[in-house]
Amino acid sequence: MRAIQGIVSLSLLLGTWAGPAYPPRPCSLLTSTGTRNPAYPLDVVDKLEEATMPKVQAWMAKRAGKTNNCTLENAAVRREWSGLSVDERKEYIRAVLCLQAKPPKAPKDKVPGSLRRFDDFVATHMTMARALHSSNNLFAAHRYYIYIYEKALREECGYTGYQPYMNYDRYANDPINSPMFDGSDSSMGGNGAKSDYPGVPRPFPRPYDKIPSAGGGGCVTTGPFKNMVVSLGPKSTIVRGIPNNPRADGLGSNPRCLHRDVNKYSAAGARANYTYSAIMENKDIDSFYNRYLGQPQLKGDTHPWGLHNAGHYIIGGDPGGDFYCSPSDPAFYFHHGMLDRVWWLWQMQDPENRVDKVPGSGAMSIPGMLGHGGMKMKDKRQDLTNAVVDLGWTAPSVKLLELNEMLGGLGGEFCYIYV
Ligand SMILES: *[C@@H]1O[C@H](CO)[C@@H](O)[C@H](O)[C@H]1NC(C)=O
Ligand SMILES: *[C@@H]1O[C@H](CO)[C@@H](O)[C@H](O)[C@H]1NC(C)=O
Ligand SMILES: [Cu+2]
Repeated sequence: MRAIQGIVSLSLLLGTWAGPAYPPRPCSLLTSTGTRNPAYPLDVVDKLEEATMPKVQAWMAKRAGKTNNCTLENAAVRREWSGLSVDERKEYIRAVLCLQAKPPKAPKDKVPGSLRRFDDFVATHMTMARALHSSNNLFAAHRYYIYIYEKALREECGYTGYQPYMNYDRYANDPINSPMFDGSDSSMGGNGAKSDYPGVPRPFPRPYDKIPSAGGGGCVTTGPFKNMVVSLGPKSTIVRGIPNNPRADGLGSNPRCLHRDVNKYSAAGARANYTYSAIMENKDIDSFYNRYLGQPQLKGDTHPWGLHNAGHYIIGGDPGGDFYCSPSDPAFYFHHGMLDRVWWLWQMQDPENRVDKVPGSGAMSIPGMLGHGGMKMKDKRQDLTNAVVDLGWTAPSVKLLELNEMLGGLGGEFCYIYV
């Protein structure tokens, strides 16, 4: 074990970056598939991740073969976008475009606006929004949600890699010119055109009570998603010039371009120091959950939105900044991937005591914010033994408590690691 750890850390530190080809089924941290792009120095959370690996290994060793066969050696590797070679990025993009071209499976009578398979996932997020975002579910249900999306990319569109994530900190200074959003054909699309997008004029704690527009908000005109058709919603976004959905529930067909405000102000609230302190300074699940949502505001915090909101509004506007339809921007999955990574890192600081914990304080109170939606969440600490996560027509219902373990959850179906 110690030898393995040595090799892992060394290759990560040296950043022996994969370069070209993607092996058909990358499974081992001991191969080049687990490396980072040396152009980006490790941030404090990357370093924490490396320092946490011995704990992960000890935890895995203890559980080896008991309930499933997931090991660090056969785990899938979800990498940071910049850690994929350009060809690998293009392979991912091709798979998303494929999902955006396949016919939907959601029932036409219930979701007339789901025009493509990709939209089925958006519709699931919209119709299950309440359940997906209750405090009991937010972490685990989104973990499952990303997993089934990744599965669809692989099984329905032949993608051979895994869902990448976006390490906000790498791009926080200049997200518009990052590999995520620079508009090149290996990016997730460019910024939206200049528009009168007003930013997020919500009642954030003063004096930083709004996330200002970063100058975009109009149609994305560069990169692989410039011709993308967004159909569902909007539902909670108020952006002038976006036609209302023909249905009150937002599930009607409302074809329009992908709008986006790639927002560096929002990104500043999701820098590595925020992530690091959220992980390290919150010992119990409810404190961690509240910090993740930016509550209560830290003294003197200039970007007090919490990781979840700050990450979401990096892709503000329609649909990325819409509580219900946010997954209609394909960058959504990168953001929630990062959040999943952060939850895992929090769990792994003390796996014995943290892996099975579920947030239950329900401190979702700021109205109108993403993940808050003006709803009063009232989950109390309760018996969750039989609680179920239902993702409608995108996946079978599963037990909530089976989703907590990233390396081995769902009877071993979950078996992946972030690098
Ligand atoms: C692990 O894999 C072995 C060999 O394929 C199999 O016999 C065993 O049932 C598996 N164990 C679990 C818990 O899935
Ligand atoms: C993170 O760093 C920024 C810039 O130095 C600072 O303004 C902010 O308060 C820090 N946040 C946390 C949570 O430490
Ligand atoms: Cu969300």
